[in-house]
Formats: sequence, structure tokens, C-alpha cells
Amino acid sequence: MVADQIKGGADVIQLREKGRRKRECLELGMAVRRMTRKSDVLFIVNDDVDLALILDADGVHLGQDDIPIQHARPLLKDKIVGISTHSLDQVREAVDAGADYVGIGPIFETKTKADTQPVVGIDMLRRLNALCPIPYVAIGGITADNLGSVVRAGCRRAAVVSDIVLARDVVEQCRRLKGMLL
Ligand code: TZP
Ligand code: MG
Repeated sequence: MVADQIKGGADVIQLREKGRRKRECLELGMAVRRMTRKSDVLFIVNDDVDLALILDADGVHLGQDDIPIQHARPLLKDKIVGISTHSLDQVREAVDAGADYVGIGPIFETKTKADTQPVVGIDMLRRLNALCPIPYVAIGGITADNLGSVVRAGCRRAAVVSDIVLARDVVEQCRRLKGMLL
């Protein structure tokens, strides 16, 4: 699956394995680290600073309830640190705290994440376009059918789960999505 995502042009692979034992995540992560290194694709670990360090990932992605960046940064040094945000205030806070990028969402309704925040909508992307000084990644319910509206709102970075992992042809789907972001 990850190999197909890379083949289809994914720029970043995030290890996000909710509910799996950490040891299993470590093993999976080692395989993903090998694949991403070989193909020069960025590898980000969700939630776990320790796993990111052990795997020598390129970075970690932290949610609003994870370890605050102020505590994570000294351990991660110049690795990439991304923060999930759901409002302009959270974006400002992440920027001030030294995040390298923010995830912003959910842009649309999604069934992938159980405890999602209210939908922030496409307009949020237009606002960030004008005021966010670091890269922002749209997330939540993004598919090949609505990615055009994300791009038209000025955002060319999107994180996609179900529209890729449930696709019949993962390579083709990644190519299609990637083509819309170029
Ligand atoms: N954070 C906000 S929405 C979401 C996460 C992890 C899930 C995105 O999955 P999908 O299937 O692309 O909507
Ligand atoms: Mg998290």
C-alpha cells in the first residue's frame, strides 16, 4: 500500500496507526522508513515523539492533545514538527510556538476520524492564504472530486486518507490527486 502511494507520487507518508500496539507500529514504521528513504519521500510519525526519534523519521505530527511542541522541540531539534489546527487561534498559536507546518481541518465531513472537530470549511483556506506564514495542509474529507475547490481556495497541500486507501487502484488515485496539486 505505501509502496503504491509512493509510486503514485505522494510527497509525504504519515504513519498513523490508531489502536495498534506500539511495538507493531515500530515494526511497520521501520518498513515505511526504509521505503521512504529509498524514494526520497518525507516520513512523518503521528502523535509519538519517541517513535519518531527511534525511527529517525523526518518529523512528527502533533494534535492539540498530544505533547505540546514546546516540550517536543528540544528532543526533535531540526526535525519537522507539524500541528493539527481547527481554528485561526490555533494556527496563530502553532506558528508562534515554532511549528514547521500546520494541518487545518476538517475541511469537509469525514468518517475516518471518530473525534473530529466541527468542519472548518473551504473559506478557512482562503483566510490562511492571506495570513499564514508557514505551510498549511488541508485535511478531512478531501477527495479527487472536491480537491479542485481546495486548490481554487489557494491551498496546494492536502492530506488524504480514505480516498486513497479505499481506492481500487491506489497508484492511479495518487497520480490523479497529485496532478491536481501541481
Ligand atoms: N484529522 C482531521 S480529519 C482526519 C484527520 C486525521 C481524517 C482524514 O481522513 P479522510 O479519510 O481523508 O477524511
Ligand atoms: Mg494526534
